[in-house]
Amino acid sequence: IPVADRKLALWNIGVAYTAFLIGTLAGLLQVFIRNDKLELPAWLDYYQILTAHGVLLALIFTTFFIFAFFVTGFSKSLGAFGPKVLLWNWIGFAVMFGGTVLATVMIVSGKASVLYTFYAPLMASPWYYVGLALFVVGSWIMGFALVGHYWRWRKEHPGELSPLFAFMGVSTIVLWVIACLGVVATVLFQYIPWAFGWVDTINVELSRSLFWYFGHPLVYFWLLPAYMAWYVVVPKLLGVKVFSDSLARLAFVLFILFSIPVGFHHQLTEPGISNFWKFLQVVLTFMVIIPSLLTAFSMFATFERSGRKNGGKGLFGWFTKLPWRDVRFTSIFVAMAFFIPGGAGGIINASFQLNEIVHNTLWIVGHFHITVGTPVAMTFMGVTFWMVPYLTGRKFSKTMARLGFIQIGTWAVGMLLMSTSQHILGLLGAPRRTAYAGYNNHPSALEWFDGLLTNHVTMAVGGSILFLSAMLLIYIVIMSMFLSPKAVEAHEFVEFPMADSDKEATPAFLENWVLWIGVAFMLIIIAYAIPLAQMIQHAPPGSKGFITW
Ligand code: HAS
Repeated sequence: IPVADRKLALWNIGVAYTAFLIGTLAGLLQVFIRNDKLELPAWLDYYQILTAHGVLLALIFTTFFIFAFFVTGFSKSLGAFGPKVLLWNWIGFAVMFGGTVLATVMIVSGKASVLYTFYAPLMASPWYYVGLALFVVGSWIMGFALVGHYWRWRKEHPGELSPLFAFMGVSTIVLWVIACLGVVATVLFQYIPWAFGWVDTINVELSRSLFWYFGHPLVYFWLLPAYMAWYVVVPKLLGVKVFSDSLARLAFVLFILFSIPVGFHHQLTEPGISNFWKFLQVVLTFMVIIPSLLTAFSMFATFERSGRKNGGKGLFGWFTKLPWRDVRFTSIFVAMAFFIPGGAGGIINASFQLNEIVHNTLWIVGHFHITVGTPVAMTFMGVTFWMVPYLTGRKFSKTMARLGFIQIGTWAVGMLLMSTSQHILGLLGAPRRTAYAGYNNHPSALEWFDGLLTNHVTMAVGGSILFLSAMLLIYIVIMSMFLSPKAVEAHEFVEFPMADSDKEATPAFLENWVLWIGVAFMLIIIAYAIPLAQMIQHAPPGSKGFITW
């Protein structure tokens, strides 16, 4: 892809990994605070660090990385960006970056210790919300610029289905834009007026609901780019085609439809929403599991095809024929393996009654470390190994590959230790979002930590291994960006592994955006219109729809 497009992608990667560096450092501090091994100076507190950890890793690292991947993949699959597309991408990047700096400064200076969910009535500096709004607007500008590039391609290729990568990228951007409507509404119309003091009160239930209208599809905004690598990159590494082009497109369409009208499954214990609406959204949540099951099926089929092609015999012989020595593949495979318990945990969370047991406990923290923290993050690591050298034209040496193996190995071990103990502690009853390391030395709380896996030492070991792994990754990124020798011979250049996808049997209606966006809005209206109207209507008299705290 052209130098100008590479530069744009590399800047996005640079910001992503800077956020990753600060975010993982905050993670390390947290483990030690929770173990009572670290006392913080007066200007720093646990919630400040927890907010930095959540925002920088879950929002900033992911989003900038995702755009780097999209820029690279759109340019590769649809052709070089025109000057307008490039300009708007840079404008979007600058706005997003400005918002990131503003929000980060507020967090670091202790004026926004509200965690990444920023639940009211916790109040941050108004500039924190302004920073978040700029971040979202910037991401929209970049998203629309990419969609513009896709649109030009479609005009030039009438009647043709777009390349699979671009289709999936556009689906993810569509999902992101619709999802952000909720967070934009609550930030602009509730938090900013409230934090600047223009109004005295805030309707808490409404703000939480608008947040989770956004918050759940947010997790699929992280997941879908990882799925793009699974569907498009993995088959190429395995030497086969995409298993089924139409299945892949259908899975992404199902995410557009079902990932948004499900936010109430984060609010099942809240009294302000009636059971009927919660139940409806729980049912829709079970619908959004289907595209992940399709993906699992598709991955196993891809592995089997490749393994058999390479001589694998019998029921499972193909398994041994997969390219285990290729760090680009192995990293993604381990990522997928983590998503089996990760997804199962999600199904437990979504089950109305079981949610009573796990909600607001450390179980949830365990859940998101084996969803976004490993399947997504480790897929991004696997992509980093080839994408950065591809963009810089530098070599990815055998030594780097070995370091890559150590990096993903340590990440996997660290996450396994840490998330297992979090799941167990959660089932025992340990609450989340609390700074109390030993829960005030409550006798039953002290018993929780007796177990081998829930032991303070095990958790600290897990957290420290993770931090070392993160530093190793930063080293690999810096080498691939600036220091590794430039590739000269043809075989030294790292490629973008993009598999062929047979579009012949794919029905054209799968790319009918008006249809899918229309159905998505219908489902959103069915799931949300009445309960949100009730929240506004049932606010206490005299508060003009805002609840006083
Ligand atoms: Fe979740 C809470 C339900 C998926 C992230 N989730 C969270 C939070 C985060 C998060 C960050 O219903 C905390 C929010 C907060 O701060 O409060 N989640 C689900 C469900 C799914 C799910 C039903 N979550 C994710 C993903 C995330 C993520 C993905 C990030 C990327 N989650 C919930 C619920 C809550 C929740 C409740 C609220 C809980 C509460 O009370 O607060 C589903 O999408 C999961 C479907 C996935 C599968 C797995 C398919 C498996 C595949 C791998 C195949 C493997 C292969 C390799 C091929 C069914 C695709 C083979 C290897 C071998 C070794 C054999």
